[in-house]
Amino acid sequence: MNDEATHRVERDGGVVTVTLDRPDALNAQTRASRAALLRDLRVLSSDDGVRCVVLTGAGRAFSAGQDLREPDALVDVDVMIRETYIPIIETLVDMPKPVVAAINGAAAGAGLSLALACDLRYMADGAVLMMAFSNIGLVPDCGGTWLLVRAVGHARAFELAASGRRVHAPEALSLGLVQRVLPGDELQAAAHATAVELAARPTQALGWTKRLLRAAEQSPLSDVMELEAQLQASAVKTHDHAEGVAAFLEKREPRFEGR
Ligand code: T3D
Repeated sequence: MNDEATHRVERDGGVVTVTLDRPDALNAQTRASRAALLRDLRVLSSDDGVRCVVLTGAGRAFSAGQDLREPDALVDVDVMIRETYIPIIETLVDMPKPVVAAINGAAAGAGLSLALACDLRYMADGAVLMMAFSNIGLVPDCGGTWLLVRAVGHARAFELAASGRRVHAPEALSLGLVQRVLPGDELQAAAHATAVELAARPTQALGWTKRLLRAAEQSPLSDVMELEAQLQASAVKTHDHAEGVAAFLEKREPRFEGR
């Protein structure tokens, strides 16, 4: 799936783990690595057999963001952001199935944006999060502002962006930036176990739930309730709704198929 070998894609039933794999560069992103990642994320998004995705990093970092050693990284930076970073973030946010970030190490700059675009974040106790942009005189990009302000509110988002400081795991947990902190050697198993549980849930309904929650962050109540009604009209027609009701009435566990 990945000619450039800058990430790995591994499948275990309905769970797919995508591992950013430039460990010597702290999984920093290049144009080529982003193009490959985008291509594979789009494949996973449209594959109905994939029911949950885990995003993580190889080695000691999740991702250090833009590779600051990449030649010509700043040439036509707005075009580069539009063509690679933005569609990656949109593909993660819009993916019609859950995405779990397993933050194994530093997530900085655009690397933090990648993690924030996921639905759940599990973090190793030794990892750090960094809105690194201001440290090098840049503004946050790749949805960093939109995602962070929704996670922690304006004042905290501003403080984290303005300081560019390291946020360690206990603080990240207390801020709600991550949902669980685990010992480093337990992180991947915990993220995978959660992914397996999520993959056994009614995937279509979860995808529509993601869409509703994002709409709820930015639309008036009346608009969101109308969208809820429309998506519920689709949900009641699914196999998983029929199965869920049947399982409830028969007092057994449901066997959701994601359709
Ligand atoms: O610029 C554009 O194209 C616009 C788009 C911007 C999007 C962005 O993501 S901007 C933000 C870019 N990222 C950063 O500024 C993060 C810079 N890195 C760090 O702050 C720290 O390295 C980390 C917090 C990620 C990890 O810290 P630590 O103490 O564990 O490691 P270290 O010693 O700082 O780094 C280890 C090596 O990785 C070091 O190289 P060396 O000295 O061993 O040869 C360091 O230079 C290198 N490295 C770290 N981050 C990057 C990097 N090399 C290239 N690009 C990086 N982003």
